[in-house]
Amino acid sequence: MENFETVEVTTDLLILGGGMAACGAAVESAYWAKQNGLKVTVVDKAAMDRSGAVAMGLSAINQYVGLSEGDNTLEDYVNYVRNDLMGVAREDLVVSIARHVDSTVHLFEKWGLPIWKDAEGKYVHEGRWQVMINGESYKVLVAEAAKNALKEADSEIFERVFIVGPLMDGDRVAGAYGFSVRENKFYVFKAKAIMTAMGGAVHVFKPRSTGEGLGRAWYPPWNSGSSTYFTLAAGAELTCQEVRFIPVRFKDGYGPVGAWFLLFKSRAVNGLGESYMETRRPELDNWGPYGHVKPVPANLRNYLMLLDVNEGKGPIYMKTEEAIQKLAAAMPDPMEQKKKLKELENEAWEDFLDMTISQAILWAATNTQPEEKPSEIAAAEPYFIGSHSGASGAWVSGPEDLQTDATKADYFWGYANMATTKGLFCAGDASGASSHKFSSGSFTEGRIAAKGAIKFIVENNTQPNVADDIEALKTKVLAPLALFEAEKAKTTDPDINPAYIRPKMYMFRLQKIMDEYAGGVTAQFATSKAQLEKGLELLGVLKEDAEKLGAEDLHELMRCWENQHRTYQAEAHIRTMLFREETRWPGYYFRSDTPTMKDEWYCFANCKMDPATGEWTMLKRPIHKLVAD
Ligand code: SFD
Ligand code: AMP
Repeated sequence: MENFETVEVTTDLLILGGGMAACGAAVESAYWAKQNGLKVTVVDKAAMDRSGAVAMGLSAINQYVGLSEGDNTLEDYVNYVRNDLMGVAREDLVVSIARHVDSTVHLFEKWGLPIWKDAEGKYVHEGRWQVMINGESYKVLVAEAAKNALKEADSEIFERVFIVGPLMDGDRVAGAYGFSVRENKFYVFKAKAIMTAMGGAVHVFKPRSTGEGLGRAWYPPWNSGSSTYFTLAAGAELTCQEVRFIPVRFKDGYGPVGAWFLLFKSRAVNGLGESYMETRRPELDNWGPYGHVKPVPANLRNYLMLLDVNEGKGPIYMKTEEAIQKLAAAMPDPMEQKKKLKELENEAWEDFLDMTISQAILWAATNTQPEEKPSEIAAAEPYFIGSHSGASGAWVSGPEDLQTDATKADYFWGYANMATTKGLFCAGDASGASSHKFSSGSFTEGRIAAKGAIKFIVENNTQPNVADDIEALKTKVLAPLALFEAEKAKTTDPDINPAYIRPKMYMFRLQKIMDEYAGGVTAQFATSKAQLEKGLELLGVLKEDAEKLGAEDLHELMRCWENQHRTYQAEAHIRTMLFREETRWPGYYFRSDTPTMKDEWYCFANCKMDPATGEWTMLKRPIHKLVAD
């Protein structure tokens, strides 16, 4: 303790995270902060150049509406998102992002991101909403723009500082505390408004990759539920915590499927060569209007596949060789066909090399030539990512101009993207019910939230008092280091000790509970009231043991707090699945005791936790449509 310096930083706007949403917030807030003489501070647990989900790069920008090209309307996008989420979407938030996202993509291009173009100079689309990029350095480029913008304003960036939780002044957020993962420093940030953009969560559920593959997941292992914990601990309401995301991915390397399904028009078949999207089509009749929309919602696509898997009809194969040969064969002469084949092979490898390098390594390691043999695909373990085809995140205010008389009381409380806690703003994976924003939409939402936050600061321009006991927080945060040091001599094996639990062991316990009781891979994504209640009981015991987490060094200290954050994400998830007494997203999870979709659950399921008592409240919130079907 005495070796740890306390560093205090006072600022106006505090941006937590350095990913896509945070970079958008940095670019936007730098502009407004400069005009208003305000200071902006960014804190990232990692190095912004390669932090967050886009660390390895991406091969497509998944949200581009094409408004100025006249390709689509905002109404089209709302319909797409609403249908994909089985009716559950905050349409004001979806429009708020969609109307600005194209300008973000144009900025990325201006900053140097190579977007594929056709012979006429138009963007090459992967599907209706996605554009192809050479995106290995996507994040480096976006971070550079954010840093350049911040240089123009009064700003500071702290990298490798892990944020643990919020500081409060009554019902207003007043700052954040955390620690350096490289130096013996405990940080106290005091701010007038906070933008939370610390991503979603992975490794809450047991991953398919175990043993030598542990750590490999689709979602980046360093996003560990910090946004969820931070917003809950600040007393804010969360939404859609049951709407996990289960991506279908190339098996074991988690390579993306979008380019195969949309760009290469590939089919997926079971071990008998049957296409589940055809043979299982009648099942779609059971899921209301959403069974008959185009495209079939992501969770229903998963579900049709899982029905085959559960009947022992796997493995499931992506017919890469068939798709490539078919596209090449469509060329007019043999020379063109040969050229096309080479081009497609290159694109197939680049798709992985741009964003999931390990899948390309796995292809190489298993002698897989995509033009010659198919590859297995599988449903991954569940993740929490409000920006993709899941929806979990904070319940935030929409923009005023998009409200109607019907929506205003439910969806608007003063500042765009402010959570229900005063001064706390959320974007990207941290904000919920506005799915399908992806990298471009998350950056855009960061811009919107930051502009809202600056407006809040200008209109509430006082430095809140920090009511928390800083010394007590410091002791709590560093306790795992002290415990390990005091008790380590009790056993010869540092992993096994009666006095402490190491973070990895703790994580395994959390993952086992979630996997078996909350509908993970082992449970074939099925659960029930009885299972969830048992899971909650075991989670309660695990939470007691969290006080006994031990850390050998700063890195492990970070692991301890990551797992604390994951635990709250897990609890929010179980409680919300328990609350929603229906099955609305089969293919994401199936409640075997309430196996159908019900009209009375056409609503948002929200939750909040009293930070003082730890007591949870569950709430239903209405869905208002802004756009006709
Ligand atoms: O196709 C703390 N995504 C894709 N989006 C696209 O547009 N195109 C694609 O091709 C995409 N593909 C994809 C995608 C995601 C992943 C994981 C893969 C592939 C493998 C989605 C986007 O990546 C996603 O929508 C955005 O990145 C979301 O932005 P944001 O800002 O909400 O999250 P982030 O970028 O992960 O950043 C999080 C930041 O928080 C930091 N952090 N900092 C301080 N203290 C703590 N306690 C913290 N905890 C976390 C992180 O370091 C990071 O800076 S496709 O396959 O879907
Ligand atoms: P993915 O690689 O699965 O993340 O997909 C990239 C984008 O394509 C996302 O916008 C997905 O929602 C979309 N997508 C993926 N597969 C399909 C499919 N079979 N039909 C329609 N859209 C898809």
